[in-house]
Amino acid sequence: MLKFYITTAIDYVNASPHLGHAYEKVITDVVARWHRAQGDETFFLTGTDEHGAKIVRAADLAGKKPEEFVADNRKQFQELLELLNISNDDFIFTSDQKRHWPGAVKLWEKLADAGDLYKAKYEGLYCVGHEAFVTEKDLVNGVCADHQQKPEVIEEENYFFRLSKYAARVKKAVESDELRVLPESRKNEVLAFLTGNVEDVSFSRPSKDITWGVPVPKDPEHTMYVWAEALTNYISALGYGSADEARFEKFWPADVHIIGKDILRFHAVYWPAMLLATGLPLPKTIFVHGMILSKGQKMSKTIGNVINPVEMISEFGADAFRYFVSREIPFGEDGDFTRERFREVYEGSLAHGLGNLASRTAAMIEKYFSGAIECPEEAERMSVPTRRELRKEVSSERVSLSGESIERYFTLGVVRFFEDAMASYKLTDAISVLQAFWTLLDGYIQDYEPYRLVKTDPEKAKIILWNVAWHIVRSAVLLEPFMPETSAALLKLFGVSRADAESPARIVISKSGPLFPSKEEKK
Ligand code: ME8
Repeated sequence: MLKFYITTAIDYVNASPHLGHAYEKVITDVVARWHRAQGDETFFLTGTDEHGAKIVRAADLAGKKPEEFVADNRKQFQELLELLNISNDDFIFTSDQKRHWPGAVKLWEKLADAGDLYKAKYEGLYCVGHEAFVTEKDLVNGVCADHQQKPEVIEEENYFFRLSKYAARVKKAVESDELRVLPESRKNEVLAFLTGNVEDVSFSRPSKDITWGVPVPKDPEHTMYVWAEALTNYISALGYGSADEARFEKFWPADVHIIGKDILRFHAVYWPAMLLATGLPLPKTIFVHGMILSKGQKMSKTIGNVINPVEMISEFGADAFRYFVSREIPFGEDGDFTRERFREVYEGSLAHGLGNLASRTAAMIEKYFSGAIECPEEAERMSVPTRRELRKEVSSERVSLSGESIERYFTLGVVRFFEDAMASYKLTDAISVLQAFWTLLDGYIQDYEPYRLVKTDPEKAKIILWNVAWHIVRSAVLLEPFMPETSAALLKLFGVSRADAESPARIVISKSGPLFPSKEEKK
């Protein structure tokens, strides 16, 4: 059995979770569920990043102690995971002194032992929004373009990490795909950075300024820089630095870290350098997703285009949200999220598309065949071919299946394409092929009109309905990573278990409400 270790970034808890956080959890969950379905021993980690200046300030503003503030906010992130049906196996938070700190301390000590930490005076700029040291060239009109904040001028003694010493080795690892950075454009971005002059980085802050964090071992005058310890969550959660490192031994290195493009450098440069310095294996892949925008702009409170994920999920359900972000935000690129488009997709592709296809098919089986049909002979099933092609933009050019039976269409076209897409992190393509297949099934019904045919050739009408219903069931199995609840509801509607989906003996309709109810239907 293969092991598969997958992580999300850990979210800052300075404010409530936003759409970007929800997005990253969903796509990571899709990949994790897919690997579980393939039989891989999967470990899926997520969590929260709870140290740093940004959080201390937010706590101050809220009039709370940091520990109280982070605990309250963490709850909201955990509730979001529940609401989204995220199948994480673990949750780590960095203020956890029992689980996270020993790993952070151990890694720090290893860096120190390797001679890769040294004390020096730091003079420069710090952007609290980024929790990062910035330079003049990162600023526009003297302020950080991302946070519209003036960076702070800092002059202090810090520990520095010899990043410069590892730049060439990290570059080689990225170039050779020993550390795969996907998509290609992000790999190029990392390589461009590593080709320039890579400087050492400050890895601590004076504890007189920042007490909220992990103290530097043997030097409590200093607190670890938030990124220096946050990255360690990927191994501290596995028990690195604890009395029992069995899980770490088993699951490390990560098969994939899923992160957003704004934190690429930390993951594809700092983190591998830290691992190289301590002699630990590098993660195998870093998949970098894009940003969710609203009407082409970054979501921000000032612009007033912020969408609360909890509100959307409560109104439309987790699966509709999961479908929307997988299908509408091209994986690896920025994408737009608006309420209008969401409603359009919900009503179009989901309620009128998949929902309608399933309920019409079930209703015809109920009406014409008392709700139950037996599996026809293979020759019969094959005798009613589809007259349509899968929509071009998603159909694989390798297979031309015009005039094929639905089941050959499904195995040779849909399944193959879907599996290839999932294996290469093309989630948007994978869900799109299912969508195209449902459209094809709709067309199959339109072409053969089983509701008319039932009067003249009921046997043929039954075969057609079997082919459609069975293939809704088969596609529901593939759909599970994307829409777990809908997948289960479809199997239930047609009375087929997951284990039997490839060769059910019969289909028996069970009554149910609409899969994607309208506002009125919900009432
Ligand atoms: O960066 N669209 O935390 P974070 C899509 N604590 N993804 C977005 C997004 C958007 N609009 N905004 C943010 C941190 N993200 C650190 C990570 S990991 C050791 C430490 C993504 O709460 C972002 O790219 O600012 C990141 O992957 C994740 O959400 C958490 O962002």
